[in-house]
Amino acid sequence: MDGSNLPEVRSTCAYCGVGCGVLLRPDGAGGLTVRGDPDHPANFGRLCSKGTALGETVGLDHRLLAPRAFGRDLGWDDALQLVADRFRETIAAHGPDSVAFYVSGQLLTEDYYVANKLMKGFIGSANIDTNSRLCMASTVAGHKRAFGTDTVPGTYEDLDQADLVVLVGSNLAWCHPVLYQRVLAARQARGTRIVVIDPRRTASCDQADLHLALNPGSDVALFNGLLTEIHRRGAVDPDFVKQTSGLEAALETAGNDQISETGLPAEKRAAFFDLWINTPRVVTVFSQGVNQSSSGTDKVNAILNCHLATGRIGRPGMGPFSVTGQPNAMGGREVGGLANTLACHLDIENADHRAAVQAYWQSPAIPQSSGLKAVDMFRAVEDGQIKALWIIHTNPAVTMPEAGRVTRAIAACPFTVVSDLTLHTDTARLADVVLPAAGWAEKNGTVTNSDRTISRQRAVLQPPGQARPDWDILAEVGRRMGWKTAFDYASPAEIFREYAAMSQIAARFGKDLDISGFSDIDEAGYAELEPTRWPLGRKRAGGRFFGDGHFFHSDRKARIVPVGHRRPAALPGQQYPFVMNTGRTRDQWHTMTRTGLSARLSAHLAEPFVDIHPQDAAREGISSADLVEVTSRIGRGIFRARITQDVRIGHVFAPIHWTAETAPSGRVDMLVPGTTDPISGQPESKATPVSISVMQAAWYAFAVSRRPLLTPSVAYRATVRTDNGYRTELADHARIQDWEQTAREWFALADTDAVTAGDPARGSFRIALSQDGCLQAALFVSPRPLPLMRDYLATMPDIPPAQVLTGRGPADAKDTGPIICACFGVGLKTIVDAISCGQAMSVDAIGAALNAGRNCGSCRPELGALIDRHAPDAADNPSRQLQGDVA
Ligand SMILES: Nc1nc2c(c(=O)[nH]1)N[C@H]1C(S)=C(S)[C@@H](COP(=O)(O)OP(=O)(O)OC[C@H]3O[C@@H](n4cnc5c(=O)[nH]c(N)nc54)[C@H](O)[C@@H]3O)O[C@H]1N2
Ligand SMILES: Nc1nc2c(c(=O)[nH]1)N[C@H]1C(S)=C(S)[C@@H](COP(=O)(O)OP(=O)(O)OC[C@H]3O[C@@H](n4cnc5c(=O)[nH]c(N)nc54)[C@H](O)[C@@H]3O)O[C@H]1N2
Ligand code: SF4
Ligand SMILES: [Mo]
Repeated sequence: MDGSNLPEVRSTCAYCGVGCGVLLRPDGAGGLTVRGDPDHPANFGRLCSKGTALGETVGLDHRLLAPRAFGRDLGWDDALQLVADRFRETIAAHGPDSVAFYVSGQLLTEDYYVANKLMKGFIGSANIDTNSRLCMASTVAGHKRAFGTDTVPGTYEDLDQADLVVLVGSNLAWCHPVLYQRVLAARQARGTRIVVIDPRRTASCDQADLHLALNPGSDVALFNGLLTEIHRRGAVDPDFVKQTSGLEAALETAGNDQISETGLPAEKRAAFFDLWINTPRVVTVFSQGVNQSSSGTDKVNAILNCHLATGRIGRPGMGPFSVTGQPNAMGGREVGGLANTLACHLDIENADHRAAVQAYWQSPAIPQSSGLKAVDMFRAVEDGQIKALWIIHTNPAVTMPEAGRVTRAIAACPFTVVSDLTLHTDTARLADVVLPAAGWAEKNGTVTNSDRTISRQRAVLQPPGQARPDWDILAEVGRRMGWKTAFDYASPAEIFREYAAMSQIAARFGKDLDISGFSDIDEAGYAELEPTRWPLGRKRAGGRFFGDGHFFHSDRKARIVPVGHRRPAALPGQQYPFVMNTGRTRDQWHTMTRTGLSARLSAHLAEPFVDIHPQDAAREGISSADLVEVTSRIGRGIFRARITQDVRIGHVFAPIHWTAETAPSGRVDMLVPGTTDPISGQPESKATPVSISVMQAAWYAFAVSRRPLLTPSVAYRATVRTDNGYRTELADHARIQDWEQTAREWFALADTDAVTAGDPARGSFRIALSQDGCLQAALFVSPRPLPLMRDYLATMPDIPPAQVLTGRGPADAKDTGPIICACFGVGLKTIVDAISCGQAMSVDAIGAALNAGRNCGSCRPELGALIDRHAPDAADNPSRQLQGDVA
């Protein structure tokens, strides 16, 4: 079939909470082309590097095609019966709280609704929690404290209409790239100023007017300083504060804070206060630098307080704005996917709410109090309280804090089920039963993005093998557990309709979450559903909240919550002198199970790294490209050192993306303890005290191969995809005697032709293995980190075996360096060459010369930074290392 004749289908991107609309065209051979939907209100046609590469992640090689139980394939009938029976037996023997679901902000609303209904209404436990606990829980708690409801007041248009955008603990340029592009467009159009509040210099700082590199965890002190200043300068809005309570107490608490805790120079603080107070149209965007903290909820309220005191909320171009991480973080909150909420923003602790929900579901049970939050849930698995666990659409063995402990707990749990696309995840490997889920392009449903817009995700490909949508698997287990009618869904539209109608109850209780306008939606209406921002009820539709001074506490007023600064739970000291911050890189999504399938996304930053300041590096004897051991109180890891002034003295930063599949010693959550915010239960993922030392390796190696290496058990290994296979970095403490034999084993190439070079006695060895003249694999070993043209070598098998041993291309071959522009595959070195010779002195000029930055724009901040560093007249700063230029 010729795919070009197939119509484009409107859907939503699989990744972040921006919720960009995409147009998908199946190619008829299992693949897809993807472009931005010009009519979607989130992106108006734009996509970032990850969205653009979606088509490269729908291949089938890694997919799980049939249910597996205890290491064998099983039919669905047996697998579902096994899951239903084991859960039913466990509940019968030990009660409903002996089982748990751990789910995900990446589930569709319909999947989430069914999971929540099954656990809370039918099993009768509140032990369902989600990775949103690691992500948005502090915002949920902060919103509820201030507004009486978990509602984002503003809309994306506010970012277009603001005169000042403050990014607090948000690397918007990399994590919400299309929103960042909207902010930059506003900057061009109306001169919008940008302030970044982040201990670390990020890509989001490149266009910023001001960067406040505050001490980790000191955001409350900073925003309390702002609140005090707002009051001192008479900027409180007297009419609006009548709709609030608590200002006096909050001012008093704020007055007790020491602004010096922020570590910011007075002029910088003053510049920020001036800008904020003098700019009515201010949007304060916040994300994980705020949420993932032992004072996360207080940080959220400290920000909301300033907006409430000035009445800058829910009006065009102004308001606090929590940007959500996962594509359906919002939908999950709406259907009550957290252990401490009921569906439709109703409260588990409220007897009337419980009764109404139970009546609506006609369910046998409803929990009387909150269930276990993520960290406590896995501890309850560890101590045997939870005996059957179902993990859906998330990879907690990698992404939970105290990941080593979580891994052991899952492995020891008497019965664990995992629903995933693939068996190749650290969590799926631990499960008794793995169920094959249909993936993003294969299933129908809805997601809600950061500004409350509900969009359709539409199936355009057949699920491979026996894979089934998550809602379908959950409903079938519900039926087999004995609740035939309650889970008798034939389509996601039916589930959506039930959920929409349920929101009438919420509206009756005076809740703002009302999508009852969809209560009668039929299959055709659902099929055609246009992106729609909630609320969509009888009383109101779309738009902003709270500008009218109407809040959702019983007195209809907002709370200005008194909050005081607290330092992070653990502080650096003699044994662990550095603070380790963790976060995301531009082109990878979480545990890389999907983005890692794309060679061009994997070429941006191809190894687990740790950023360290030049002075710290000098003191610890660390050179650029060294491997370093990073140790915390609970674990250790090995990372490639990048020496950079982007982090402050005493701070290091490492990405979250690496797993036992890709880089076993590069998993940051092995080091992060399970300390949580006392209100939200969200872990402190961004402030772990650590020590650092150079890894004394006996050898370092680099490999390119067509097939994955048979994992040698070595101290350090990091593998990513290339266009033709894999590239792997390795290092270990133990010497290896017979390198040729070892190489043949690792590559599983026993009888192939070998060309070798080097002096194994001195620890240096190179080997190329080929079959019929065609290169299959090559290995380069050295006693020191290896300088090689890695990106050129990754173009194997186009390289002649003899050439490959030189580790570099022929004189005319160009090593383009790590990919900076993922859309057009333009490498670092190509760009730096164009800048250094004066050919391209602006981001647009680089675009004109090389095309880089001309499609999705995700790399434009890095292009700007490269110009700053490499323009012929730029001050030479040898300590600023090239991105990823590791050896
Ligand atoms: N490329 C990419 N994009 C993504 C994702 C991805 O995996 N890859 N994941 C999505 C998800 S689920 C989420 S939740 C979002 C996260 O989006 P972001 O929150 O923007 O991303 P992070 O890198 O986790 O952290 C943001 C910043 O917080 C800073 N920070 C650390 N401690 C503090 C502090 O005490 N105060 C302040 N003010 N800042 C601090 C860090 O230095 C970091 O730059 O991204 C979403 N988008
Ligand atoms: N130290 C530290 N830790 C962190 C963070 C941090 O900043 N620092 N961030 C935290 C945050 S904000 C988040 S959101 C989490 C994210 O962490 P996770 O949710 O654990 O990471 P993902 O890789 O997104 O896991 C999603 C899994 O679902 C599978 N999958 C994909 N599509 C489907 C589907 O349609 N159905 C099913 N059933 N499975 C599917 C994927 O293959 C993958 O295994 O990490 C958290 N952990
Ligand atoms: S910004 Fe990028 S990752 Fe996020 S929804 Fe849009 S295209 Fe997808
Ligand atoms: Mo997240």
